[in-house]
Amino acid sequence: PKEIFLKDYKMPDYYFDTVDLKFYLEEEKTIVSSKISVYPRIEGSSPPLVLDGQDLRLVSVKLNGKALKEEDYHLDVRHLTIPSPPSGKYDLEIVTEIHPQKNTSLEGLYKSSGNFCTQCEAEGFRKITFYQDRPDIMAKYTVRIEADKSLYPVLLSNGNLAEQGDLEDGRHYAIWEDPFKKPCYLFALVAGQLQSRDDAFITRSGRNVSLRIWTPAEDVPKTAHAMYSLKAAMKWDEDVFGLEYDLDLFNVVAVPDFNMGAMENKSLNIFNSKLVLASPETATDADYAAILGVIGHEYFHNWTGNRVTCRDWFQLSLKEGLTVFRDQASTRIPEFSSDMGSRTVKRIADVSNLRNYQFPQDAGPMAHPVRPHSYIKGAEVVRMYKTLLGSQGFRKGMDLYFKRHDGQAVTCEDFFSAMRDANDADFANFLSWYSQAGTPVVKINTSYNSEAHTFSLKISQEIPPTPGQSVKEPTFIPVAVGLLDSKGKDILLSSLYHNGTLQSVSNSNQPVYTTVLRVTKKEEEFVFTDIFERPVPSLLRGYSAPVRLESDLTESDLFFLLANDSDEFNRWEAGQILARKLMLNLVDDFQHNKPLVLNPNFVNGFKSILCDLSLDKEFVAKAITLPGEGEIMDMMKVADPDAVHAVRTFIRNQLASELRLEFFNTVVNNRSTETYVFNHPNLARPYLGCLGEQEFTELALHEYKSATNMTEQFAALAAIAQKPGKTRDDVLADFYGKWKHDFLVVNKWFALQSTSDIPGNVENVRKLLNHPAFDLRNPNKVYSLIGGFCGSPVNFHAKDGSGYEFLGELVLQLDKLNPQVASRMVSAFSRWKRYDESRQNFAKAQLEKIVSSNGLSENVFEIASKSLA
Ligand code: DPP
Ligand code: ZN
Repeated sequence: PKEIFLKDYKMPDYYFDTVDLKFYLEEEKTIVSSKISVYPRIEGSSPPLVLDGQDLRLVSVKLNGKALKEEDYHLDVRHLTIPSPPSGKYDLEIVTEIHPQKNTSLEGLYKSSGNFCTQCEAEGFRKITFYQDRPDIMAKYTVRIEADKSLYPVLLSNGNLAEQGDLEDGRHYAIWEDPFKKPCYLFALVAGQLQSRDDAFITRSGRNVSLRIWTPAEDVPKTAHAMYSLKAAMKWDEDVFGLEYDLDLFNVVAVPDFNMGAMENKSLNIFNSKLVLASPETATDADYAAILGVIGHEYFHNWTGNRVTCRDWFQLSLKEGLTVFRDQASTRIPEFSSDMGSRTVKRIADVSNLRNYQFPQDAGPMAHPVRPHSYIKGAEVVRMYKTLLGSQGFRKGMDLYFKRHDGQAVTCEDFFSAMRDANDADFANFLSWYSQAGTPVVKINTSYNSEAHTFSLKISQEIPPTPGQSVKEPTFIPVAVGLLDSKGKDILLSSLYHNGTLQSVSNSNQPVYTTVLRVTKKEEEFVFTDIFERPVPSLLRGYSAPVRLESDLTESDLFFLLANDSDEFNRWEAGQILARKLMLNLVDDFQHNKPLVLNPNFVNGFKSILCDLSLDKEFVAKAITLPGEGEIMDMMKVADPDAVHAVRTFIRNQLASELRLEFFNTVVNNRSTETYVFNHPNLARPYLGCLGEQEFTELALHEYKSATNMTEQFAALAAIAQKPGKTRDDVLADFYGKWKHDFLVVNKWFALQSTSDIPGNVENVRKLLNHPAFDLRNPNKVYSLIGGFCGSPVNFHAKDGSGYEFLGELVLQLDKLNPQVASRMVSAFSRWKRYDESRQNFAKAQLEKIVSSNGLSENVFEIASKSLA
């Protein structure tokens, strides 16, 4: 298949006005009848009409009610073409036959646990009927669903229920009408045995919206948190952006088999069950937080994605970057979480996510710009608009964006223009964020002039080459900066020299302690004036741009920031920079067979955070978490998983034993109170597992047995599971016995074992493939067991190649069932060139075996072949 580029975008020759779909759902097959009203974009023109279709059996085609003869159309494996359609407007009626029961790809119409459901983004609609399957085709849909009433009592689609009734032979039907035009990727259908939790939300203009969350009957009690999250999201969008829901009904359906997290289909969101169902006994804090975020995310798409959609899939970040930004912002507000400190904690979590998933990709063969499909970096780009414009300016830009583009399919440039025009802003070379791949490296060198009382920042930027883009232009990087005096207090900023001109730092009467430097060139200098002592700079506050920062801050500067910075994010960051340096130095020692010794300053820094009762507990939990092994490997010339793992384990064990009392007390003092509140911090439990002593095993066992919620129970289980042996085996077996009826909890049990770093774990994972609870057709189980295994540096990257061999086999098996899931798994190989020669050879052999195997899907081929290139 030929790669498609943004520059190849062509406007469609035809538009569709209305679409009438009829579904006849049966056990053997489903018949889909689709009546589309077609009109040419250019009046009077009649080029061939080309429709997309995949895995469809064409039953009939009619044009204005008359059956087309075989010579009047052309059918190939991917298209239905009508070479000479009439000019002007006409109706096209197409009947197809599909087999949802056999559809293991989980794209298009498929069955999950006995119920019918759909997933159409990005190109699943073409597996339902022949259509111009592209987001710039926006039409009004009417959907009639007909099915057996006892097997499928609930029939749902987008929009409003217009009619329903009983038919002969125990069948029934429902007709749904969506008054809003939409692209076909937002179409959805659900039919099955489901029950709903019902609630209502009254919008600020008085619309009474019925809210329904659908699941199998026994799970309805577990939807309370999802409903809370939905109502909170609806309120937030009104308060912050003035955006109201636009229909009288909003449905959410939870299904156990789903390729991704969730999908924002107009008024009928479909969710992976794990992002809807929660109870304190079965879900952890992390699950609660994920549900809050994703329910919000899909709801927010109603405006950013659905009312204003993407012109083509190269614009994906237009809706995803913006919507991720919105869900991040909404879950950072205090109402959602325990206290104020959690604003920073959420930012830390979002930035860690960016570093762990996006930056490695940016540096590998799969590097691509924000456009087309970088969600998390796209969100950072949206965040930079806000940093540059302020909340009010950003809101003005959003208002103009909706005013200009409601009901349209648009591009990232349209968003940029709305932000710029609403504020009359100068965004310099900001647009290059969308087109240049790779993570910019920003270097900052500072100097203090004690005579002139000036403090200078020399800033340079460089974006490393990525496949297909060897030369990069400088981009527009907002660098938020504050300066600390020797007491650790913020210095009042008055003015600075930039490009030889003196600028005032503020333009109002408010005192300014943080200013945003507009860095646009390869090299430039900013000089603060009226600085009366040598300051310690706090750079890139709040992580104001998604870059890698290298600065000349010394170790003592960093310890000073860790203790004093008013910017909490940078306090955490200072600790992380110190930890990264420490870990890299120890890795070097390990590789040279030198004994490992932990710097006592580091232990003391840790201790002071752990014992500082004034700190937010969640913040403490983040601050005592060492950078991940992946992050450290990323900073090495040749990634050495064994050395990094040994060092991280060494530091953890060392900290655990030197601070044993502190950790012990923290665990005991942080047991949750009677009633469960989510976001109760985990703190020190992970460290307990590092201690071999009996006393601590007993404490963990006690925690496990007496836990009243899954967060605590699972944390204790994880601590116990760190050490191979009988206790571990017994407790794992006990946990499975307790929870085998709950597939979401069983997935956690799979993940805990697959990610384990106990030696030779590949064998254990292979055994678990045959466990009765495992099923290769269920994406969540695959992600838990196989995806989890690939996330374990020591076992996946085992020296003998056994981890790679395992993944190679599994990718080929999965590809036959579900190419999307298989392609996600194969991407674990994509950075194989980062490792030593012997590992490279093992990984390469697996990739070569994969690309040369017969009948490989396009999804897997694309990733495997790009990885090899
Ligand atoms: N559009 C979907 C979402 O936003 C893709 N996973 O969740
Ligand atoms: Zn999304």
